[in-house]
Amino acid sequence: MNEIEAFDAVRRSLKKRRFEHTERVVEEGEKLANRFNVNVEKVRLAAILHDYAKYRPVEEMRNTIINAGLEERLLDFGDEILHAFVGAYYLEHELKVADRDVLSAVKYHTTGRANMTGIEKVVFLADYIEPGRNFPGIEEVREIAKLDLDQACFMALKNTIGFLVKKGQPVYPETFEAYNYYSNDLK
Ligand code: DGI
Ligand code: FE
Ligand code: FE
Ligand code: FE
Repeated sequence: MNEIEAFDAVRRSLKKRRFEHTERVVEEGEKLANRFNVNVEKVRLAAILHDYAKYRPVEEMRNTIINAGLEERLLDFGDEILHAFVGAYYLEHELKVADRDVLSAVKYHTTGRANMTGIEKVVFLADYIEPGRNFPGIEEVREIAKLDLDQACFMALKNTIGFLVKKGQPVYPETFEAYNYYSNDLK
């Protein structure tokens, strides 16, 4: 899968607004990858593909989790996390993406996880801070992202968990594990 093929696939799968978000994640991801010495080609490909499943019907994604034998607890933490995990599965099986580094960056782009690879961190963060985003506290994350990749991921995780808790929504355990990991000297 090259970039042209990847862009074609997501142009067909995404609405215009989401495709434009994707283009900004690619740009932001490239900047972060250069800044923190992460593989730019892999980051760009993962960023192009990261929201591939965003508009799949929720019922289809839930069925895929069950039928493909993905972790069933994914069903218990809100529909927003499904497109990341199911997206990685669809990319592997529908588009025959074989690069594990790219697939894992897509898989963890929404929740994060403890001990992320550089590619995972960059895609996770680029999705959070791309210039079209406007979350409370985002400017501070953008500033730290100029200096410290782990600290910026920590702040994004902290803000996301705070947002979910305020709304009374469940938090996927790996998001907490990521938060704990990057809050400590575990890294
Ligand atoms: O797909 P995007 O909109 O570009 O961004 P995303 O994939 O980061 O999804 C963001 C949404 O996912 C947002 O509504 C918060 C939600 N989210 C992130 N982590 C968790 C989560 N939702 C739950 N329930 N649990 C999580 O750990
Ligand atoms: Fe997403
Ligand atoms: Fe995100
Ligand atoms: Fe996204």
